[in-house]
Amino acid sequence: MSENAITRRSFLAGSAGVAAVAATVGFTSFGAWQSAQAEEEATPGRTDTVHTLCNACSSKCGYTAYVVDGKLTKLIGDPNNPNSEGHLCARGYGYSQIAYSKDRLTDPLKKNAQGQFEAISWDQAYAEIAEKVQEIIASDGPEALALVQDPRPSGSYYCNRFIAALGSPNTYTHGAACNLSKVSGITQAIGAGDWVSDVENSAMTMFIGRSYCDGIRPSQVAALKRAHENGAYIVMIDPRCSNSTVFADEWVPIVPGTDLAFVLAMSNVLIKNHLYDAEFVAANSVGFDEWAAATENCTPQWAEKITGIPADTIERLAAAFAEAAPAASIEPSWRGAYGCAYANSGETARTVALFNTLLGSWNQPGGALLTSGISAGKLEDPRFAAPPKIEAKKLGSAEYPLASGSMGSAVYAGEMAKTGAIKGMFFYYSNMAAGYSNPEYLANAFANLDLMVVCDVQMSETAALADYVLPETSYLERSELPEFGGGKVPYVALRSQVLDVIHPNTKSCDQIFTELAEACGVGQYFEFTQEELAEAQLNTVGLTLDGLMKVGTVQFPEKAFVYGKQPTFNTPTKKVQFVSEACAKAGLSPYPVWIEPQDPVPDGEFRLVGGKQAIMTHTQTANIPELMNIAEEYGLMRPWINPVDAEALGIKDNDEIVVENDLHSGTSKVRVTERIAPGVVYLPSHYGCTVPEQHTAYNKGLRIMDFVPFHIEPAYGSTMSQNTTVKIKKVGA
Ligand SMILES: Nc1nc2c(c(=O)[nH]1)N[C@H]1C(S)=C(S)[C@@H](COP(=O)(O)OP(=O)(O)OC[C@H]3O[C@@H](n4cnc5c(=O)[nH]c(N)nc54)[C@H](O)[C@@H]3O)O[C@H]1N2
Ligand SMILES: Nc1nc2c(c(=O)[nH]1)N[C@H]1C(S)=C(S)[C@@H](COP(=O)(O)OP(=O)(O)OC[C@H]3O[C@@H](n4cnc5c(=O)[nH]c(N)nc54)[C@H](O)[C@@H]3O)O[C@H]1N2
Ligand code: SF4
Ligand SMILES: [Mo]
Repeated sequence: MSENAITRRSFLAGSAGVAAVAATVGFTSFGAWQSAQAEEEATPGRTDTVHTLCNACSSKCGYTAYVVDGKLTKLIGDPNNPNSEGHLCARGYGYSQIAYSKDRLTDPLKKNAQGQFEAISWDQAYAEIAEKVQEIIASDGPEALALVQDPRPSGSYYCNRFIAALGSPNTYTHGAACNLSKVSGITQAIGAGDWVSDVENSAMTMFIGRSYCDGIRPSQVAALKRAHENGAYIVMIDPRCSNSTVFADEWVPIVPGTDLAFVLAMSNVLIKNHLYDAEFVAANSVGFDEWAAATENCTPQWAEKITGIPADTIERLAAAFAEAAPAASIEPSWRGAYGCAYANSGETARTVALFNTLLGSWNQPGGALLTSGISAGKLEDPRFAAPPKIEAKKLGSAEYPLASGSMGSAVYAGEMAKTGAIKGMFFYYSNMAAGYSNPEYLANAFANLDLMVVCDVQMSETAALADYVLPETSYLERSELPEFGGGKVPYVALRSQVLDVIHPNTKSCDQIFTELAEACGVGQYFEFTQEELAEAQLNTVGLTLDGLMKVGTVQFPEKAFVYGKQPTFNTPTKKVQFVSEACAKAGLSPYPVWIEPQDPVPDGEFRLVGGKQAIMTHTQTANIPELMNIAEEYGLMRPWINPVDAEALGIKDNDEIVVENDLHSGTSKVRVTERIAPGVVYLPSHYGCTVPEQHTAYNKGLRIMDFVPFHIEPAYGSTMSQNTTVKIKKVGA
């Protein structure tokens, strides 16, 4: 075992000691503590508890892990964590089993000349990767290197620092396949990439392609339930009747991709009838008159033809909003309708932010809250100083100028791998080859790379394409840097190591990238341990690592959001921008106007939409047997079609059908249900794994991205994940 591993073991010993104290922290009385002790003594073996963060999705809920004799036995959501509020979702429990998965990667792998993976030592992996990195830098400069990662606390820091230390600006998140257009479009309007809709205190909240009860974060599900109980009027705009509809007053089906027309028409109603907050708009915005003139023709009658929503429904919903305002808003959404889906996604997001401006609901109770977060202060210790500033701009920033700078367009990076502008790519916590655009196209693009390195815990589609695969410990076997979070009450939370390292030759992200940096000759930027950095970061906000480990999450009520405070808009004009110079420069209209989401749908074809299921996350959970069993038992992998379409095609519920287009063809049992609008096929987005090494997930269900062409949203740089159509027929028909 390496010296580092011993350090980590001794760190764990420390954390177990702390954990024993942690068990007492949650109890309110000495009596409760005593009875818990008695219970614990009655349990054979030793129970430790550790506060940590779930890693089954980006919500990173806080929980207490119970470990008996070194084995994880119980997970309880931490009540003081704002994402879990004491509850975990099914994925949180199920995904904890990743630690014990039979399909874990256990050793560094190198692809040999025959295309087979061979286990190699870490030293060999580092030395060979470093040699290739140096070759690429010597021949093409550091800008020919790129990294894609899902932003996790340690991952964001270590991976980005590693690439920056090598001199490349090319770091990308998964945003292009998630919420890049949403964040970037909203930013054009209000100067921030998001807001928090105060759902539970609202008189009316509308969700456009966002389902709290499918794309789960436990605290949001609870807030929606409270909103419903409080009598808020909740409206779901969705081609699919999602599970959130149980807490809604109205489900309004819409033609996929046409939400922009719908919001333009609701804006038209407010403006035409002087139902908007004219005082707020006059004092806080620029360009309103130009936009108002441009939306004159965007009448409900016009929008009905595009969206399929009756004109009087649009009139009624707009009027209801005006009545409920300012305790009303359109929820910012996340991915579903305009995170990255269509040619008009960024502009839809921009328009939604402008609509909330018409309601005058910024920072109002029940409205749209511009909350802030907390972040680590400047670190004085020179060891933590940033690598030298890089002059070169991130690849894609000129081509997609509206794409949020911190996210960037990972799909454009894929394109640059194809053209040869990028020669070496690193992937941390990313299954780009299965989820960010057309998998076949991306596989071809990555085949062009001189170096492809993937760090994962199992053999993913992306890892399968790599030259080197680096096995990470699972999230339960490592500690990470603190997570600094925002919301109504800012917080800091910590992922702490729960289990001893199970596979001795796996390492944690901080170790891997520190050692890789040393091998690449940039070790001087990594002369600290993760614990030292965590301590330094925490000290800047008045916390200590030991202290945070004892409680898992600390909230900062003194920095809590205050209702009614004048919103600040961090746009170039410091106002809400109904017109945006940056949009005009990027080739769009200065104010949002209708843009077709996609090419017209040929006769007999269907629009394809995806969506989350409560028990699965992206591509990362389908290989967990406990979760896959649920999917199989309840037929969750089936695409949904409307009975009208089914009848026309002679298809019955549970028939085997073919879903196909020019790119791909696959078969599946079908679910025929009124819960999907006619003309639309819904495909759950977690299935269709193509890697045999994932013994549970392999070859089960269809993979939505196989049906999506490789293309990029103009100006915003997203993957246009729903810009496609499919045909369906009964097998044998
Ligand atoms: N269970 C689960 N929860 C998750 C995740 C997960 O993978 N699984 N991932 C987390 C992450 S990273 C994200 S980004 C969020 C995503 O959270 P959401 O954005 O809520 O997720 P989706 O299910 O993709 O989309 C929501 C809804 O949009 C609808 N929709 C699709 N196309 C359109 C359209 O054109 N117009 C309209 N109006 N609606 C449309 C779908 O039918 C679906 O019901 O979930 C987070 N939580
Ligand atoms: N087909 C499909 N594509 C999608 C989505 C979808 O639901 N289905 N969702 C979209 C959305 S909303 C988003 S946010 C993105 C998300 O895109 P990604 O962030 O790429 O998420 P995943 O597809 O889950 O892939 C995560 C990879 O990280 C690996 N992993 C898990 N735990 C660890 C760990 O501890 N360490 C390391 N190093 N690796 C780990 C998993 O095994 C998996 O291969 O995908 C988008 N694309
Ligand atoms: S929402 Fe579920 S999967 Fe996501 S972090 Fe929380 S418990 Fe884990
Ligand atoms: Mo996402």
